[in-house]
Amino acid sequence: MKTSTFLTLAVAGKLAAAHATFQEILVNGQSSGRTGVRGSSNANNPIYSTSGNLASDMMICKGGSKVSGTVNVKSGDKVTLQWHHNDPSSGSGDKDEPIAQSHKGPIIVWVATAASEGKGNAWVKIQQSGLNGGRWAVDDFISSGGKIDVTIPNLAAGDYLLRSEIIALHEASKSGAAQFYNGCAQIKVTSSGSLAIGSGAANIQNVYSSSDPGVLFNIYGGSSSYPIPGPAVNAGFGTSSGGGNGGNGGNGGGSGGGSGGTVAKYGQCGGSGYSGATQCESGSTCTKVNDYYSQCS
Ligand SMILES: [Cu+2]
Repeated sequence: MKTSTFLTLAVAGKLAAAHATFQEILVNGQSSGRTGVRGSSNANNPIYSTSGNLASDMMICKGGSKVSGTVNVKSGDKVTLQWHHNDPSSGSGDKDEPIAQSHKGPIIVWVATAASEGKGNAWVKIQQSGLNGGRWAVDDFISSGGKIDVTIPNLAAGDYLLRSEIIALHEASKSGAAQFYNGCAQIKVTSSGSLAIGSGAANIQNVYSSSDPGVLFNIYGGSSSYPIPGPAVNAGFGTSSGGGNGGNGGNGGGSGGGSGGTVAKYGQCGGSGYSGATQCESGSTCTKVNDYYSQCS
């Protein structure tokens, strides 16, 4: 009995040591240190892909609360989101830095207004990478030492949350066993762009389901392609009415463009409280997932 308890703890400890957290923001290669980095409320542990977890507040900035700083960026800037295995970085000799080799899967980057605090139809996916030529996004992430590079879109001026996300699929052939990691950077866009977040943006608390083909997925089956879950890149952007008034522009663009437009494959097309577009792009149909979420698939 004692031995089996000890072994269980040892195995759990080993698994827990193999994860990752978001820790540092760089703009065009210049580090801002931990300024603007929201911490995680469960250290480097994953969010396992049960339906309850995928609808939880952990999906918003890993449960971390607002911090006082923001990092200034302009559209076109290259922002690097630096992750590490341990918090703080455990440095050289750590074979699981920045994440264990086993943790293969996609990497996705989202943006929301800071005012939304990530709640509701707040998130536009701006970048994603899955499986390309046999190489996973996480393989590239490991080679780069835990860096996720993203180019700031032509956003209206204002405060935003930039959320990078890793889905580790090494156990994802079992339902509820994909590991979700995410972390938010608090950024202030100082340039005056034309993109605003419309009401057709995704709700990160219902955008994934534990049975999505990209969440319940066997990486050992020799697949040459992988369906990245969630909406299309840039789905949910509307047009700002002007650089100076990004907030109002967002509302206008969202309800006008949203309900009249079409939804990309894997985007939301219905559900309780949803007011965006309901017409799926050609080749996909709107399918009810649950009372709160229907998806073009
Ligand atoms: Cu892990």
